[in-house]
Amino acid sequence: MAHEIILHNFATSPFSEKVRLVFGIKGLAWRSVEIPSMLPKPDVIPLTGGYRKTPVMQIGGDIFCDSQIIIREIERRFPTPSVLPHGRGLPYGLGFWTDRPFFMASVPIIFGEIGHMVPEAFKKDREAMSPNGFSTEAMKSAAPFMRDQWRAHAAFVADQLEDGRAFLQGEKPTLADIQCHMNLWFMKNAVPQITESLLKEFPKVEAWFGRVNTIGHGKPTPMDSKEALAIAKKAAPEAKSASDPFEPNGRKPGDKVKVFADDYGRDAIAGEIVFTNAHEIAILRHDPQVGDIIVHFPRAGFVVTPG
Ligand SMILES: N[C@@H](CCC(=O)N[C@@H](CS)C(=O)NCC(=O)O)C(=O)O
Repeated sequence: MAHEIILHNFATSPFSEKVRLVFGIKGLAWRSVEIPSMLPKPDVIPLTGGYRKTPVMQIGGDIFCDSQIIIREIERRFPTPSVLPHGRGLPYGLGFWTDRPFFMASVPIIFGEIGHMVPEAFKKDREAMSPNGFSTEAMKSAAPFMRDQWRAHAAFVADQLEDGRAFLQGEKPTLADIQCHMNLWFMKNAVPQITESLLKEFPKVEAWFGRVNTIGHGKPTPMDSKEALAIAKKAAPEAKSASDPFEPNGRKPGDKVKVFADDYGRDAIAGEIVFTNAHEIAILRHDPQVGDIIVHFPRAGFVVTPG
């Protein structure tokens, strides 16, 4: 029997919301493990080898870190209906805009506003994972300028909808909608009044946002984190070794490497290469708790060093 899809996520996580909407478009059944939004994450780290961000997807003994590679793997395993009906490349590239500059405009607007209500432990956690720190005071000062930026990002979406189309690439939702929806969803949940005022000039964005929300999340059922660990322990990872003649640094299966994100949450994960290609690197690691595990990362946005 094929292994179930397990998403390690938490309800308010915007990057998890992307993946949940992909499940929605595809009508997939999946298991939802609720994970903490800050360290410690004792039932996540044995799976990832140190990657601490959210979400993480597990299929048996294969672990997928970062929404980019998670969505790519879901599309590979469950191609119909596709979230990329108009070409398979650029909607992923769009994620680099939504996940980085658009997201980095949203964060100070949100935490500049609600920073005083956020627990100290959360601030310390984010401080430790962010190269530029996490000062709610600094974010408060930056917020006015970030609102200007945020408005411009929202206007990119508004302009695309100007001709009256229902979704960004036409009459059906695609990954482009899911990418662009994320920051609006994040802002609307955290600071609804500010978001409403920023979107007032873009009624078509409001209407589109409502349509994307109706996609839903497919069919989730909860799973306990210990059950997910037991599944990983029992399962043999499925990824197969393959060489990559175009690997720019000549890395090959069996090489020991470290992989880490190049933005924030840069903890390095060590393992042996199973395969690489332009989009993905899969590394094998042995964990005392769950045995052999293959951890998959995107290439774009990640650094691979000899390890
Ligand atoms: N590039 C990552 C970013 C993920 C991310 O930043 N997630 C936030 C929560 S939505 C996070 O990890 N926060 C810290 C945590 O959950 O421990 C992705 O696309 O999955």
